Amino acid sequence: MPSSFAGVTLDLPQVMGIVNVTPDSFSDGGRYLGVEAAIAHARDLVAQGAAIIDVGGESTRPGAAAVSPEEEIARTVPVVRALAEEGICVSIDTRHAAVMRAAVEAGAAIINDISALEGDPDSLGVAAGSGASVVLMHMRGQPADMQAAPQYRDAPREVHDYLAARLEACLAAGIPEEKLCVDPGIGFGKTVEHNVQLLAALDELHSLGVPVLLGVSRKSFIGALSRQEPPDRRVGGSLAAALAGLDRGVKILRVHDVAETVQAVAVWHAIKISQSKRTFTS
Ligand code: 7PJ
Repeated sequence: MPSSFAGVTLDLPQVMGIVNVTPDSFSDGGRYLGVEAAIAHARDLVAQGAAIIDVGGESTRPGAAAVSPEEEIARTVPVVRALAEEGICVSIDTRHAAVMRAAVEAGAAIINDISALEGDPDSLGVAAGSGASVVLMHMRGQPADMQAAPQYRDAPREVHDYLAARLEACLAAGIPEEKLCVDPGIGFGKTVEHNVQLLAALDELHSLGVPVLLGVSRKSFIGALSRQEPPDRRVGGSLAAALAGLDRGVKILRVHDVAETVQAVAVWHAIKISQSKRTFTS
């Protein structure tokens, strides 16, 4: 298993901070409108301990207005360029090959695609030619309809097998294994029960041989399992799910609440290190 991804060490779990450059992002409520605000927010997340900043310009919330790739580029590329120039490891969250190309040219080190490079026929080739690292995420259906009635025989098994096939496609296209990472896609075409099953079985993804990234931050399954809290009041559940992920070998956490998550990771990691040093004698 590689001990780094896109130049970021994975000797301990790392936090990827979410920066949405969209007017309708469900969690940020449009607070970080505009390029300057997004850059300022990203700098803040880095100061809080984020190792990677994930920049997105398209909301994938069901019912969100469609954004053209041109609009996505106009929103994200200035943010990517400014952050990359400051030496920040930047990820571009997109399903569009044109956006991937423009973002990597502007300095993005990682392509984070919720469609695992299947959403656009040019994505696999652009990603391979770009030299960037890639996050392959599992999604069942498309954002507009994915929550209709998702069905699985065995969700963890099917997600594993899909990601294995996408890894094969990437390797065949010439992307080196050390540039690949997988993500079960919590909330993307899954019921609450499927999400919980996937979280419980995250360790099964390690046989794929690449780092696992997990995105649970403020997602709706948390409210569904608890008291229907709105997104900005789901930090407790987000941390609980993140820590369950760390216990199952997750290496990167994609989150909104960076300071809280960095603190949780530090405490979890200290316990883990102590455990590895201890030998119990009776
Ligand atoms: C994810 C993502 C995720 C990866 C979004 C949200 C919805 N990329 N992009 N994994 N989620 N890799 O943040 O709630 O879970 S957008």
